[in-house]
Formats: sequence, C-alpha cells, structure tokens
Amino acid sequence: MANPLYDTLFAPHAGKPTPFLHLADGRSLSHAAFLDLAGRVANALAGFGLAPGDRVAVQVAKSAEALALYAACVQAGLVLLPLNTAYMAGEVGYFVEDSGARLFVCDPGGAEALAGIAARTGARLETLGADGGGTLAEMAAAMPTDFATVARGRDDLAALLYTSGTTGRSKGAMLTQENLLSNALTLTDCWRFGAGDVLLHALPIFHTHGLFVAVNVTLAAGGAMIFLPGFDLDTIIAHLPRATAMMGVPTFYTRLLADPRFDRDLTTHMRLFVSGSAPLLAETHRRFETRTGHRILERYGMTETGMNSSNPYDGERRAGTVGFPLPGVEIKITDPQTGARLPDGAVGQIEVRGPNVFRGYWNMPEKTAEELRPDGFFITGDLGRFDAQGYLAIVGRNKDLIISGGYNIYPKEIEEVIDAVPGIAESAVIGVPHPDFGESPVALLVCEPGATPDLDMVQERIAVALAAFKRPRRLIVVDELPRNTMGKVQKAALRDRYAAALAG
Ligand code: MCA
Ligand code: AMP
Repeated sequence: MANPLYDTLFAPHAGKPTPFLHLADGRSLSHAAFLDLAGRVANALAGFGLAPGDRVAVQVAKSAEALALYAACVQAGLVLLPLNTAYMAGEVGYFVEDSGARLFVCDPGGAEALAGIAARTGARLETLGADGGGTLAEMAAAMPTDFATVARGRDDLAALLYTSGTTGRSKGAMLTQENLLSNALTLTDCWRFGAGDVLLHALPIFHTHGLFVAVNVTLAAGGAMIFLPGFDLDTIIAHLPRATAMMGVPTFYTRLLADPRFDRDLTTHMRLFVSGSAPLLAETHRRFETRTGHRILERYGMTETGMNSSNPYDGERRAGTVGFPLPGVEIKITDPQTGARLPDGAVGQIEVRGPNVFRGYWNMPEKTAEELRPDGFFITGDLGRFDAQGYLAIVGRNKDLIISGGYNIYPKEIEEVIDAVPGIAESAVIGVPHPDFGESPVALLVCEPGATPDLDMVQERIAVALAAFKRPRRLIVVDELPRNTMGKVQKAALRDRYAAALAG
C-alpha cells in the first residue's frame, strides 16, 4: 500500500454518502463530504511547499475542519503535532521550536500573540477557527477535492505528541503509521465497532484518547460520531439517545452519575461505555452498573504506546483493573531496580512491547534509551500487578505525575515557576484526591528565612506561565519538606499528610 494509514482508515470511505459527523449545530457531514474537505486541506498544505515528514503544529478548537486537518496531514505525508488549546504562548513556543514545525496552525484569536513564535522559529502561521473559518480554511475552500495521496511506509512518522516532563523539558513521542494503524484495528475488533456505531465524542482531539482511539476506531469501522466541542452535561444527555457508544475519562462518568437524568432509560440503546486516561474508581464502576445496568469497559494506554490493555468485551469487566494485554501486545511486570520479570501477583513496573510502541523521543536519544529497552520493551513508569486470572491492575506510578480530569500535570514544571518567586526557598507540588478531577495539584511552599512571599503573586506567575488546568488548587506554606536519607523530597509522605487538603 502507498500510504497504509490513509489507505486503510480514510480512502475506503471516499464517495460514501453515509453519515460520518453529526455536529453540535445540527449539521451532518457524510464520509464523502469529510474526505472532500480533507482533500482540499491537503491541497492547501501542499501549496505551502511542505514536504513529506514535515511537522505541522496545530493548536485549534475541535471542529470538523480540525479533524479534516488531521486527515489531510496523513494524506499529504505530514507529521501532525496536536497541542492542548489551554497551553499558554510560552508552552507552545517550546513545542513549535523543538519539533522544527514548518507550519503552525492556530486559532484566529490567538494569531497575534503567537506570531512571534512563528517568526522566531521560521514556521509559517495559518489560522483555523472553531467555526471552520480562518486563513487555512479560506485557502482550502478554493482548492480541488482530489489530492494524490503521498506515499508513506509503515515506519514513517504520522504524529509527534509531546508528553512527560518529569525531568527537564517535554519529550516528543514519535508515533508511526504502524503504531496508529495496528492499535486502531486491534481496538475496533476487540470492542466490536461496526458501521452501525454512533460514537458520542466529547473528548478533545489533541490527545491519543480522543484522536487516535475514538476517531481512528470509528474510521476503521466505518461508523459515525456525534462530534461535540467538549463535555457539557446537558448536551451529552440530549445526544445520548442517538449514540451506541461513548469513550471518556473517569470525570465524564462521575459527572453523569451526579445527574439524576442519567439512568437506565437514557442508556438502553447504548452498547459500550469505555473509560481510560486515569484510574476509574471501583466504586464509580459499581455505581454506574447499578444506575444503568452497563459495566464500563476500562482500558489502559499511554501517549507513547496507544492502548496496551483492555477489559474484555465479552466476559467479566473487572472493576479496579485494566484488563488483559491487547492481542499482539506483551506486558510484563518487572523489578524497578533490576529489570527482572516478577511473578504474577507481585507489584512492579509495567513494561510494554508491541506494534503500538512508539519509535522514541524526538531528538532525545538518551531519554529514549532510558525508557525504551533494546529488546523493544518500553518502561511505562506505571506500577502494576497481574492477578491470578491475568487481569492487570495499576496500583501506582513510578513517575512524578498528576492526572487531573485526564490531563497530565508534571509537578516539576509548577515547582520551577514557584521557586523563581522572590522569598520562596523551595516547593513541592503533589496530587491529592479531588471529587471531580480525580486528582488535583496542591503546592507546599517553604519560605526563605524572614520572608513572607505574596501568595497571590505566586498564583499570578503560574497563571501567566502555565495552562489553567495546571494551577494548584491550594498553596500551603510549611516549615520544611520531608526528605529521605538521599535528600530527596518524600512526596508519598506529603500525599498521605495532605490527602484531605481539597476535601469538602
Ligand atoms: C478544565 N479545567 C481543568 C481541567 N479541564 N482543571 C483541571 N483539570 C482538568 N482536566 C479547568 C479550566 O482550566 C477552567 O478553569 C475550568 O476548568 C473550565 O474549563 P472547561 O474547559 O469548561 O472545563 P470542562 O469542560 O469541565 O473540562 C473538564 C474535562 C476536560 C471534561 C474533564 O478536562 C476533558 O475533556 N478532559 C479529557 C482529557 C483527555 O482527553 N485526556 C486524554 C489524555 P478556569 O475556570 O480557572 O479557567 S491521556 C491519553 O490520551 C492516554 C493515551 C490515554 O490512556 O487515554
Ligand atoms: P499520557 O502520557 O497522557 O498518555 O498518560 C498516560 C498515563 O495515564 C499512563 O501512564 C497511566 O499512568 C495513566 N492511565 C491511562 N489509562 C489509565 C487507566 N485506565 N487507569 C489508570 N491510569 C491510566
């Protein structure tokens, strides 16, 4: 095949009048109309002189046109670099620069503020708005729908997704056509997606979950999506009766359960609810079943690997576990110190190998070597255990990471901003339980002797530097941080001590 990802997920739908996207404003787009739109965008991209393998950084609102930009990148052999719309200019600047993106597509409202980044990095700047307008859209509208698909191999890059900055800067995970395609086909099969499915899609499309799982699975199956700009409870409840499946982070499900309208009647026609990106409490799993009769199917994945494991479609979906390794994916539990495989029942680090595992971090061979073993196993940084029936449970993390409503927050990033505030000697940011987001950051600050730092100023500095979802929910001044004999801050002890910091 000339371009396996395009030829498998997109090309088969050309000319099909079947519905693909049902949009929030009532419009629907057929598969054919979507592919035509993508073809126009691909022609526009080619018109910019982009060459296969060039990176296209994208920070735009979710829309049919934004999705067409993804399809266009695949068809034109370009590497998509999707960015969280909440990121501030400073955060975005790093991604555009580090990736060497040749094109940066942003929201028309943000173009002025981001023009400096484009000028500094040499990226071309184009815009795409939530309403489908903008310079890129205008250019595409004047283009033909036919586009000669650019040849790409299975090992060629399809996407660059920035992730984990536990130490140092974020790393760009290089995902190949094979990574995305193998995972999409496996999941479509395991979760029994078909042409009759209508997926309620309320996730963002700048992460693996919303883009490479939800969208690619729907494309592989030839199904349709109710494509909503975000998670709005009333809108979800209004659209549920037309859907057959939904994918979400645990916050979606706890919010639905908090609404009395969400009941058995509203979900009778649904065949599948999938949860992932963060731990689903066993209690949520049970309450969901009691309320609706459905057992949520929990699965486990990562940006670097796509999906690794899943509870079964048929058979017991076991609360508090992420199921079995997906077909073709190997998972082993190892000793964090020695890397030796541990027996079933023992807790250790989770390692993963398979066609889903990324090809390394962009321009970071040392970081790649630290996490990706020569034999192909990727060290996830998650801690887990297999039970006697082979179900994998994630019991913790070996990495300093907070997951809030499915968004990753790296404490180090916040600590660096706080520590630069005059009068602050040091800080530790920890994740504590939060009723809506699962986990939220709380910052513990140690002041310099005699100093009384302005805590409002601390919050302001964070607000300017970092996306709003990373903001600590509380700042707590403490005398000192507990350290182990090696001098390392004992975050586990802090998490225990401040576990109730956000309760009530
Ligand atoms: C929004 N806010 C948040 C979050 N989202 N704060 C903390 N954590 C969050 N996740 C804040 C905003 O900054 C804003 O704050 C206020 O909430 C309202 O913003 P809004 O966008 O209206 O919030 P929302 O619509 O209620 O969003 C909550 C959400 C959303 C629906 C849970 O965060 C979401 O869609 N999360 C899914 C993320 C996801 O797809 N993760 C997958 C990545 P202020 O008022 O102060 O400005 S992980 C992945 O892909 C791996 C591979 C995997 O396994 O899936
Ligand atoms: P990301 O780097 O955004 O792809 O986030 C991946 C991380 O999310 C994993 O390493 C896990 O820590 C976490 N994660 C994903 N799915 C689950 C799940 N079902 N249960 C617990 N943690 C999960």
